Amino acid sequence: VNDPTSLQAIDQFRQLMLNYRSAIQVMRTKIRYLDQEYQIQNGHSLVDSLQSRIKSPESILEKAQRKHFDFNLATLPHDMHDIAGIRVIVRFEDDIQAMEQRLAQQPDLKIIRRKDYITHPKPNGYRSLHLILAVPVFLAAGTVQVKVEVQIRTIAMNFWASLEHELNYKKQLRNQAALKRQLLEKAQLVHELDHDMNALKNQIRAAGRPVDPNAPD
Ligand code: 0O2
Repeated sequence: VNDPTSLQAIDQFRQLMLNYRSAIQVMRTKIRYLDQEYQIQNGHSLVDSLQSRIKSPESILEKAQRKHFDFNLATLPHDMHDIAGIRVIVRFEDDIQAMEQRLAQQPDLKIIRRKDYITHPKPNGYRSLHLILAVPVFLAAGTVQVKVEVQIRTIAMNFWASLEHELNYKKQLRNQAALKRQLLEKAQLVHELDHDMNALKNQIRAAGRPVDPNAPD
């Protein structure tokens, strides 16, 4: 405990986590604001709900082992992109693109990486859009760019992913292969539901628009 190098490391870790927490606050405020702006313009909201988390130290260590890199405080922000994570849950597939567009237009944000698991679902059926953003955090000593992973997905995709995450989390399960197969089947159902609900939403909104008297029958 009295080893000054380890005390220094603890302070360094605390500062790093503070940067991630601040970046999450910046992003939560930004997304809430973008949603309210969208509501004023469109009469309905874009965001159904927002979740955020900082990866726990245990989970950081576990992931470092899983991804086969040495845990090093100095290189951690470079090696791991999802220490700060925000999940934006929307209702319809179209809303995912609308949210991405709005984030891309923010002059202070930079999209460093984009993983489209919607166009290219994972073999287990996982679908979601992942963006790694560089978010500026203003400290007394200057500005740092902090990485935040933003996952954008529909309610249905989130419903599926939350159960699939449980399956992955519990390593030793009986009938694991059969359970994985069933989840993959349900991923297909979720995909069809998302597609149909998106189409239905477009029909409902078109039907609600005032009739143009000059439009041909
Ligand atoms: P947790 O417990 O959610 O924090 P990379 O080295 O960057 O290419 P990485 O970091 O796995 O690989 O990136 P990716 O694919 O963007 O995954 C990051 C996070 O997305 C995961 O974090 C999960 O939250 C989520 N995710 C990715 N794939 C799946 C999946 O198949 N099922 C579910 N349910 N979630 C997934 P963690 O650290 O793995 O987990």
